[in-house]
Amino acid sequence: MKCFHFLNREGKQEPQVSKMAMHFSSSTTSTDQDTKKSVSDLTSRNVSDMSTDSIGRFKFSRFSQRLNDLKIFKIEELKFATRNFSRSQMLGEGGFGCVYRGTIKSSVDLHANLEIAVKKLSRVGLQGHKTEVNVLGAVEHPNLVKLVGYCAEDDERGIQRLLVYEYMQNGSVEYRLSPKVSVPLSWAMRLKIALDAARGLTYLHEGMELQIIFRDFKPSNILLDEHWNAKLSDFGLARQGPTEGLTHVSTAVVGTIGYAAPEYVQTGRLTAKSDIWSYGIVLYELITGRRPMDRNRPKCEQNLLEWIKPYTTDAKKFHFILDPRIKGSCSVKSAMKLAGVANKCLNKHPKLRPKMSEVLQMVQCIFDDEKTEALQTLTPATEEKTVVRRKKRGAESKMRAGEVKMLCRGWASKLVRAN
Ligand code: ACK
Repeated sequence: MKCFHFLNREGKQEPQVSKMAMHFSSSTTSTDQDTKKSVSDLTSRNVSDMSTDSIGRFKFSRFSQRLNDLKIFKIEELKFATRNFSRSQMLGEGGFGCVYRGTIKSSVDLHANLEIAVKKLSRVGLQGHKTEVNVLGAVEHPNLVKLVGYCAEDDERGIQRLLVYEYMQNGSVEYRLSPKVSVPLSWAMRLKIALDAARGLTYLHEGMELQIIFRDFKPSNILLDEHWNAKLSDFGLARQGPTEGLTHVSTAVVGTIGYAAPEYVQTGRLTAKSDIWSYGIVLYELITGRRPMDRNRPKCEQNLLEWIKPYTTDAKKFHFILDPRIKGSCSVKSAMKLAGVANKCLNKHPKLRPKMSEVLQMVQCIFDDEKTEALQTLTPATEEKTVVRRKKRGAESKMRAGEVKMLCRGWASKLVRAN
């Protein structure tokens, strides 16, 4: 999905910039400056806020401590880690540049290797480097991707700006929802992703004295680690939220078409409620497996929000919009509940959208209900019956029952781990 900001950030495999995007980049008179301002705003305010009051000073010491934890890499180290940015090491191309897989020596245990992902910022992505180092370097949460360090060096080929992250083994949610993967994300996994992402956003919006608006929440910016924990990544467009007494921040309109809140797109007034809208869109992507705008579908199905409208609140029709890849295994009741949360997030009036901690609570309830139902299938009575049946059916069916039990166990432990 195309981003529409002065950087002309491009998502992979996306169609041409729409007229709307062109309109925004040309109608914003000082987009470059605005965005630069937003980056320096965030940085300078961190410092000035923090030097004027005691809470601020506390924040500053905490923030600066974390920034100091970041490793500053030499370009040669990263060349070595990624085999000279070899194509074989390339994970893909994001909006701000190419991402490579690499290996470095762990700073904790010098005998151990640490897998990393190195984002080599393209010329258009340079501005995002500063924002990302300032934001991601200052925050710490299990549902935000960890920034290991960065490189800001100039060599014979010009300015080199790189970001080094923890390696996320299972790629992005965008990739996992795409038809490219043979094993689709189960409903349980989708709920877990919704929950993890809600935790990450709640932390950014409400977990610190300084509010951070993510501004580019979408499946390609949600990554999955080896345990399938979801973490938000790509903070190049993040911005500090309005300070006390202010209702919004005025910015150049940046983000990704299909995910940005309508009022933000129309006015440039940014609040945390813009992220809530994007979160609602992503919930519908998890439910339907479809993208917010898909020109390869029949005209009446291209716009996700338009297409789902007649089905979302009708229990008899809801199954029409469920991702066909999980239809049989997904609880329609649970999916409908999640759609209910999405509808709240997608309220046209930003003030009527819930705040992120409320969204988190609702998603947590749906997740817990699902967990309870899964565990109920393993009551002693059910197990007893299974044993009797197993004996009757012989060895082959015995194996199948075992598999079912293991699946239930896997489901339960995955869910428990998330709490
Ligand atoms: O969708 P993917 O598999 O996940 O392909 C894209 C690609 O790089 C361009 O953004 C992948 N990617 C980005 N950051 C990381 C990371 N920290 N660990 C692993 N893969 C990453 C992303």
